[in-house]
Order: sequence, then C-alpha cells, then structure tokens
Amino acid sequence: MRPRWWVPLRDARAYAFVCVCVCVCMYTHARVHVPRLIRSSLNAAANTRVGQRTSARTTTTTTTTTTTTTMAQPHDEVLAAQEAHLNGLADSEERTIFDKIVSKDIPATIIYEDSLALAFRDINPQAKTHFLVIPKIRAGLTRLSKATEEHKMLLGHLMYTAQLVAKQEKLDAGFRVVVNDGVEGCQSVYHLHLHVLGGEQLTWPPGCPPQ
Ligand code: TR5
Repeated sequence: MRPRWWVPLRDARAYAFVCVCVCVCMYTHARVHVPRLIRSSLNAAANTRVGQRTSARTTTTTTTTTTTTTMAQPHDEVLAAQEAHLNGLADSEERTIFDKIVSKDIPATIIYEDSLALAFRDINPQAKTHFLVIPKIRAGLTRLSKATEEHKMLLGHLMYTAQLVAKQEKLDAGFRVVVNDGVEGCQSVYHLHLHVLGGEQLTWPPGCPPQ
C-alpha cells in the first residue's frame, strides 16, 4: 500500500516525462527537419529562378543566335562547392583541373597567356562572356583567403590581367570580377581564379537566397 503523498508525486513524474519527450521532439524537429525544409525550399526557388533566367535568355537568343544550353544552374554550383569541401579539396596539394589546363593536359579555350597568368573561357558560362583568370603556378593560393604578403604582386597582376582581357573581349560597357572563396563562397576548384563576366547587362545582387 503506497502512502497518500505518492499519488501527486507519481503524477509529477509522469508530467516531467511527457515534458522531456516533447522537448526532445521539438529539438529534433528544429535540428533535422527545419534545415531540410529550408534547403529544399531554397533549391526549389533556385530552380524557379534558373527557369526564369533560361527562358529570358532563350528569348534573347532567337535574335542573337548564341548557344544557351551550357548555362550552369546556380544550385549545381552550390552542390559542387559542397562536394569539393567534403572531399577535402580545400587543403589538398593535389593538382587541380586548372593545373592540367595550364600544362595543356586538358584542353580549354585559352584567350590570354603570359608568364604568370592564364585566361580561358569558363566551361559553364554564367553570362554571354565568362572567362577565368588564374595564376599559372598556384603557389599556395588554393583560395584568396590563403593570400600572404608574398602574393601581393601576383594578385595585382591577376586583377590587371582581368581588365586587360576584358578589353580584348570588348567588354567596354562594363564587366564584373568575382572571386569565390571556400564552401560558403561557392568555390569548387581550389586553385585561385578570378571570374570575369560581361557582354550583357548583369543584375545585382549576386548569389542571394531567394525571397
Ligand atoms: O565555383 P568556382 O568559383 O570554384 O569556379 C570554378 C569554375 O571553373 C566554374 O565556373 C566552372 O564552370 C569552371 N570550370 C570547371 C572546369 C572547367 C571550367 N572552366 C573551363 N574549363 C574547364 N574544364 C576543362 N574542366 C572543369 N572541370
């Protein structure tokens, strides 16, 4: 026979147990399901934007007859960057695809070359004109944030080359230079490179999450 005080104590323990269960469920939902929901809605919105962009571009191409099938999808770039990060490429000493382009082991459309830098067309253009400027020797510059004092001259040379090749490409009305750094910056190739985009009216801001 339990004493009379046992009944409220037993109820309180039951309440506490239920409360702990509810808290665990809410925590799991917040940690697992909410980020998944956000991710899938971001991807859906990115797809929609790509669809809009592609159809807008298709309209243009009927008059300019340029190819549009190679346009990369923004969320592909995000996935590529995340994959590179997960594969540990950020700190890898391995030769990159760009080293192989420099050594001509892999073909690319090279549009400029000097002793320090190489410029070639991006395989997945994000604008009518899209080329990359890279240092021929990576010299530790897997990404911009690895830059040290010793890289200052090379970094200046790459910026100078970007505008030089932009002129060569007749981007007189303007262009944009972009450097993606790390996984959140959407970097997928860990060999420093400047993206140069132009040849049409660009929009701003770049890379913001869909509203
Ligand atoms: O995402 P981040 O900033 O790292 O940019 C890497 C860029 O390299 C992307 O815009 C790709 O489209 C581009 N890329 C990747 C390859 C490649 C290329 N551009 C020209 N030629 C390429 N080859 C031959 N192979 C690639 N994997």
